[in-house]
Amino acid sequence: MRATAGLHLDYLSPAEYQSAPWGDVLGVATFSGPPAPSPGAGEIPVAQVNTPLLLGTADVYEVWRSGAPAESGRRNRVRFRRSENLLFGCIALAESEVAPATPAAPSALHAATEEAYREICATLDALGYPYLLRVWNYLPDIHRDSDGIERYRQFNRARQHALSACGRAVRGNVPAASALGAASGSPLVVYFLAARVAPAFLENPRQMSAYRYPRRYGSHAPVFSRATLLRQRDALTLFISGTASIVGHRSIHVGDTAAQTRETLTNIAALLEEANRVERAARFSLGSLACKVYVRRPADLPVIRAELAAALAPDSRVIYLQADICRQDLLVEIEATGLCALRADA
Ligand code: 3EB
Repeated sequence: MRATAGLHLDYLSPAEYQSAPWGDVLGVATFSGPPAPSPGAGEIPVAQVNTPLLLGTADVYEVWRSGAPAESGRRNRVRFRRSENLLFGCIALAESEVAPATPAAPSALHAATEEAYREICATLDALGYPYLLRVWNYLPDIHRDSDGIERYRQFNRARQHALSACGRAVRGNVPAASALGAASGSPLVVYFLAARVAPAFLENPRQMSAYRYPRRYGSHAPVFSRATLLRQRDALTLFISGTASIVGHRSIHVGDTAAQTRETLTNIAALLEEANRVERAARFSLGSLACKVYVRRPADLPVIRAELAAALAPDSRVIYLQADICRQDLLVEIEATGLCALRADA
């Protein structure tokens, strides 16, 4: 058993997951279909994300554990599980299930996104976990246009509307996030972690805050912080948003997968430095992260893997998924989670 009571992330094979204790599991994400039946299965919220694992990489579950007793529930379409301090939740909405387009919600994706975010906020308000730490968003056909507007831009508009309507910030104190393309035909899937206490909200000195991006990237800016930092009694957790080869607000190294990967790692290193500056007790380093790598073109996997091998510790936890990244010129995106004990534990 673990000695600390803090939040933990594990990437487990299905067999490891089946034999692991589940009482303190808050939630799970899978990437290639529903999870195999396992003890406690009915209790655990599972976000079924449709971003396939890359060929040659073994099936994996992303497992979030609280280290504390947990309780499950459901509110409308949000499934959740919570400990005293933390809540994991997920919602999946097919665009065909939501009300048809209206002037206020001009596409089915807009309607689905607004509904998902309104349900998430209502759940957090009702249960008293007001602070979103981290949100993962997966939408099918992220680059397709409908009504002349790219779907990622429709998503951004709807996310911003819904958060405003729920009385939440749309810049500054906003959660860390990822937003990726899922396979065609998938529902919109959103999963999240929230807390009773506020995290620190971090920006990257090398990048413009995403919520201040100029309008050339869309009429409504993406609402996310570059990272959030949660302080619990005996550990710090750093949630690093999806990070790509963007400096300022521009995509750089267009067409060069290796250089994009190195720039992304430089951006992540800058965020780690920022976290260590803001929280003096923190000692985050590249070697201690769990990374989720989104690869646009499966054939780029060896190049990306080689860059990560050169930069990360040999035992780093890394998983590779195929996904479209929200700008067409980006070939790779990396999100990461860091854990740092605050004092030596027995
Ligand atoms: C970027 O830096 C790349 O829309 O929630 C990264 C993380 C990106 C989150 C989001 C988008 C989002 O702008 C894209």
